[in-house]
Amino acid sequence: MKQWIDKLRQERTLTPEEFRQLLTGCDAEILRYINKQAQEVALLHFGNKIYIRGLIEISNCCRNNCYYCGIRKGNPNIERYRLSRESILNCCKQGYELGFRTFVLQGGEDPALTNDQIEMTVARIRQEYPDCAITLSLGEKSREAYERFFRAGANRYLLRHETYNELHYRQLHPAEMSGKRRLQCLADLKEIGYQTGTGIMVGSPGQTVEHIIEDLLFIEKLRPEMIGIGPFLPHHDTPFAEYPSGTAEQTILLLSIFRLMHPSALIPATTALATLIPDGRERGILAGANVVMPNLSPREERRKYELYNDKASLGAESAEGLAALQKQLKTIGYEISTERGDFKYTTENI
Ligand code: MET
Repeated sequence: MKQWIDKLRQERTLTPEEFRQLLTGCDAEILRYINKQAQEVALLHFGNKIYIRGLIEISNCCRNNCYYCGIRKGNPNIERYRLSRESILNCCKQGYELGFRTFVLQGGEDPALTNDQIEMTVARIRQEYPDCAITLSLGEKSREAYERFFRAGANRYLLRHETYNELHYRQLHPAEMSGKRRLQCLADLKEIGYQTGTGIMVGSPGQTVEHIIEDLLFIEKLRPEMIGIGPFLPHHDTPFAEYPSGTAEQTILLLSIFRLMHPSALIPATTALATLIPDGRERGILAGANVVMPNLSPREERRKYELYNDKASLGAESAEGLAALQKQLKTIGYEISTERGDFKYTTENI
């Protein structure tokens, strides 16, 4: 098994069969080995610095009904909210003072939030914070909308494809949603010039090793600048309420595989991993992650943006908990970087 890991580090890819062996035959010792290799690669690229992104959850209203998601349209048991532009700008102000130089605006696909409004909000942030990166994570939009947001000053876009396999996509989403459309959005974002992020849930209902191999090969082809990998976690008010969570082991195995395949990619230690196990953030970093995304949303709204059960948003997962985060990182030999942390294009990775 170790020979596949050494080959992966050297050549940055494996055959589907070798991936299958790695994904099915990884015991605790092999996991430690690949985590170590991936951590080394991350250290070579980023040193012991961890980039921080302030996550602003701008709306929990959504027209979609994804079976796994707590803010799906079909959940009548949550209080819906939408932040005003002033409130979003206020989050940015607080974030800026704390040292954040990237703001991530994430939300459901809120029909009441028009493209004009989003464009205007981006333009205002761009005007007030010329030295900051603006990341959007607002789901599927038209190419034209993506272009407008980009021209208004957005730099990055996060849109996890969740699963590449069409049949599996249908198991996670209602019939009116389309995996193809999501992939088209990713192609559009890349072409427009966004630093583009994609990724998957690990251990989602119906996911097989074959599906994961398809995801690895798709991401290899797309060459996204950012890769988000978190465990599936159930939410009590969804059709998937009774399904088991993905495991931390499989999540950090995949995190390490992605780091070895994409040495310069920006890869977060996700909030979902930190929610699943108490030392999730540290384990993610020690497996090759180099980004964390503390919550910068207004305190009153955080509990309403519950994508899955017990989603962490306080302590080291929060913007106001940066000191706690810094302390945690120090215990594993890392520290926060207050740089923007853009993807660095080279002849190797373009
Ligand atoms: N709705 C967006 C998406 O599907 C943002 C993340 S889900 C809360 O990508």
